[in-house]
Amino acid sequence: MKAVIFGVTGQDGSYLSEFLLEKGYKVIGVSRRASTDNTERLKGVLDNPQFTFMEGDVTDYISVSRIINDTQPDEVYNLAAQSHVQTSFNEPIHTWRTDAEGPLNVLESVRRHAHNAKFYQASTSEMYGKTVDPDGYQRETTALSPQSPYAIAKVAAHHKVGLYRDAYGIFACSGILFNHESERRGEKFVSRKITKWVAEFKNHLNDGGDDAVFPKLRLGNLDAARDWGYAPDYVEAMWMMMQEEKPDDFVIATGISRTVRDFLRMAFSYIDIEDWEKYVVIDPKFYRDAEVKFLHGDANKAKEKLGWTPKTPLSEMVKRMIDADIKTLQCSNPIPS
Ligand code: NAP
Ligand code: G4F
Repeated sequence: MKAVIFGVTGQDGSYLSEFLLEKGYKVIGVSRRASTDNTERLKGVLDNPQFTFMEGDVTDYISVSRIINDTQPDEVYNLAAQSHVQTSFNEPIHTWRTDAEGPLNVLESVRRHAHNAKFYQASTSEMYGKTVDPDGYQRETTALSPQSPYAIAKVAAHHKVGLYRDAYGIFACSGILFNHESERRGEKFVSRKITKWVAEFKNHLNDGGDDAVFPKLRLGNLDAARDWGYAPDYVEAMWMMMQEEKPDDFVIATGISRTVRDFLRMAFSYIDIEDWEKYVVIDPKFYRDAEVKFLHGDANKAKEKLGWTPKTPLSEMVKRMIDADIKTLQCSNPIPS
């Protein structure tokens, strides 16, 4: 089996590459040109002879269609996106081009050059915006009410997936994934911002530093609630959807919603600090023009049809993220001999 992954250098792209190689796939990872090396997350796969890199940009139909035509894949995963919600308010047009037109370029390339290939689109819980079903969950049937340029672009792509499935007979599916984090999470997302700060603070204290002089952790809305899962568990769900006989859309979530405040409490508690409030400053800069206040996913359809359930509890994930950040700090600051 041969898979093409757009967005291979990202958090999910790196885990999905490892997962598919482990399953015996040939993986073609597509990445746009960068002025510096951005393959840090791909350390585990770069030397694998079954892994190939190709240069391409999802906003460029010519490069996307060339890749699909030349490689004739069995499965195509579109994970490429401008994925930061706050950034999308500053860069709405770039976000639209990447997150709405990008998937269209990939879908159209599949339709024209590899009609039998299966297509996966990275849809998102952000599409629900303010909508919550009366029982307090969001699921496949919940109405979409996007609240950001990012979510609006993702909703457009989500509908295109349905159209290519129904009108053109493409095996096209959307995974509506709720937030998922990991040791490889980008540093500007709130989970990693917290775990990295906590690791640096712990390091400072271990070196005998004074807690009063350490720069405070500056955050926005601590009351926002998210359904946080672990990225390696979630890439398995992507693959499971692609093994179905018929294409369909699935919510992937843990079913547990926690606030940013809860996440902070958990992270500080791991380094034995309970009075964490004194180290955190609320900075209006990190408040959003429009905020999605509450996300809480019902992944029962995925459980029943795919047999997928999340494996890693939030507390375990937080621990792994802090441990990894501490280890990275120790490697970058070796004790002089
Ligand atoms: P990520 O770490 O930000 O990775 C995004 C990837 O897209 C990177 O490899 C990036 O490449 C690539 N990319 C951006 N613009 C591109 C372009 N024009 N052409 C080709 N590649 C481009 O995101 P992630 O967390 O892995 O998420 C993967 C996907 O799932 C995204 O579509 C995201 O919107 C969606 N999603 C994520 C979550 C979550 O909680 N993580 C939840 C729901 C949905 P560079 O290295 O060049 O920047
Ligand atoms: O970590 P976040 O930036 O993730 P957000 O906005 O929920 O988006 C992530 O999950 C989506 C799935 O629901 C993906 F589609 C998307 O690509 C991305 O992966 O923010 C989480 C919450 C927000 O409510 C935000 O307002 O944390 C709040 N927050 C509070 N202080 C902060 C901060 N977020 C960030 N990034 N930085 C802060 O300082």
